[in-house]
Formats: sequence, C-alpha cells, structure tokens
Amino acid sequence: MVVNNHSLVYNLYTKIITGFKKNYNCFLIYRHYINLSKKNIKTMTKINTFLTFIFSLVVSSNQAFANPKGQPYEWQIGFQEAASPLMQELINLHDLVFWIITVITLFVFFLMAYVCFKFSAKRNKEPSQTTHHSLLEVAWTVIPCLILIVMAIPSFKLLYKQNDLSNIDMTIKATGYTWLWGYEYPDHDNITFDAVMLQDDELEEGQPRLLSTDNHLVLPVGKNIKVQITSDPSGVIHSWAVPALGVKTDAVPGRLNETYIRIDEPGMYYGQCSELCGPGHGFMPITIKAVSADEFAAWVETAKEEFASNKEDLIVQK
Ligand SMILES: [Cu+2]
Repeated sequence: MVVNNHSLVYNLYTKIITGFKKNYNCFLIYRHYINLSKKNIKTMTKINTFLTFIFSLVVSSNQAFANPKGQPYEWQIGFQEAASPLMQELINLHDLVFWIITVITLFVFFLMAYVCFKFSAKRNKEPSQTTHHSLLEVAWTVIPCLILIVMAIPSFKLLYKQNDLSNIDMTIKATGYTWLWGYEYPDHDNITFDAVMLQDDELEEGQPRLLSTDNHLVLPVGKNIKVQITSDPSGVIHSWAVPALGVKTDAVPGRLNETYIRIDEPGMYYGQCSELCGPGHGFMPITIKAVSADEFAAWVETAKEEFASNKEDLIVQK
C-alpha cells in the first residue's frame, strides 16, 4: 500500500476521515436537537479521537521524515516513490488489486459474522431445507469471473509493456559476481567497470549504508535503456533489482535475461541483489546515478579514459 500525498490510498483515506469529521461537526452542532443518549455521544467522540490519532500517524510517518527518492526510508509503508513509468503502472495495478481484496475480505467477514449470528442453533430453531438456488449459483460464478477479468486486463497489459523491447535507445549489461555487480556499456566503446559496496568508513555524507558502491552505474534520463542481465559463468544466481524503477530480473549463469528501464528524473537510485545468493548477498548493492543527456555524454568521455585498462583484464580476471 502506498501512502504518499498523491496516492489513491491517501486520497481515499483523507476523504473517509474528512467525511467523518464533517458529520461529527454537524453532530456536535445539532446534538441538542437530536435525542441522543450520552452513551452515543461518548462513542462518537471516541471514534473521532481514534480516527484523528490514526490519521496523524499516517500523515506524520510520511511527512515528518523527508522521503528521499530512490531509496528506502524509515517507517516506510509500501513502495518507494515511482521513478519510472513502469513502476508507476505497477503501483497503480497494486492499488487497484488492493482495494478489490479489501472489499472482498470485508464482505466475506461481515457475511460470516451475520450468518453466525442470525442462523445460530439458538436463533434459528427450524433450519431451511433449501439446497439449490439457480440465480445465486450463477451470481457467485459470474461475479468472481468479472472481478478476475477486471484484474487481468491491466495486469496483462503491464506484462506486455514490461517485455516490449521494441523501442530501445541504448543497452547496458549487468553481470552478477560473487559478490559485486560488473557493468558494461556495449554502445559506448565497451566501458567496463565493477561496482563494489562502500564500507562504513568509506561512506560520505548522504550515501546510504549497504546501498552505495564505489563506481556508479551512470545512466541518462528519458531514454529507454535495455538492461541485459547475466551472472558469472562459474558463479551463482543473483537478481538485479531497483525498486524505484520497477525492475527485478534474475541473473543466471549462462543465460542472458533482458529488461528495460526509463528513468524520469536525475538523481540517485538504489537497489540490491534480490536472489539469496550466498554470504555476500546483502553486500552487492546497485547504485544508479541518473543524469541529463549532456552530463551522460561528458561522463562517457571521462569513463572511457578512467576504465580503459579494465577491458584487457576482463577475460583474464573474471
Ligand atoms: Cu547476489
């Protein structure tokens, strides 16, 4: 569930709370004219206090801490803010399914509670002998089917989009080693480098612990970037995952998996290996630095020099 200022959940939540508050205020004004018992007034006041408390918790947990983009934050509820169109669509699909699940769960819960109460042996001494009801049976077959179709349409659309590699601007390759990620830029003179996690004493101001690497995967914004993902042939299975960009693709030895990302805004985006791969699993983070096209071009020039010697070492070392 995503609770930030723009999300569906947040909006609905605000609506429910303000709706209740309005009624409560009306009730406070008119309570002298309505014949309400003291008990009712007490209950209303209790509900009001409880909702205010919950609301302040939700709001403060998401606003008191400035949410850094592209990385997890304290007291985070739900996903990181989307930094790519695909991630935004994933969040939208999640929100849709979340509300469907919520309605079904509440419906079944209250139905069960009602049945337990109304048809208990005590209250229902002579049970009905009815065993079939055609309309009811058709309804409980058709309605779930419709619900599944409502969920399936956006789900398949998104699945198709995630695998649509027809409009690619550039390609990079990520290789999982034990325990670090290596990157190659086949479209840019084969720039090749490794990204090793920074130790605690190497961290600079603003670099998140266990998520920062010495070399960043520098990428341009607003470009469709194909990411080819594989693993060291003599290694194990890893998974290249960056939550804010909505990617998680397995890195399998001897197999080349593909996905693509499109980063909306410049900034730092962090990810981790997400396939339990061994003792170094928690120490092979992914640090992406998204920059403008011009900055990227400038970086490519310096990187060509900086990582020039890496290419020759590639086959021998790895
Ligand atoms: Cu791994």
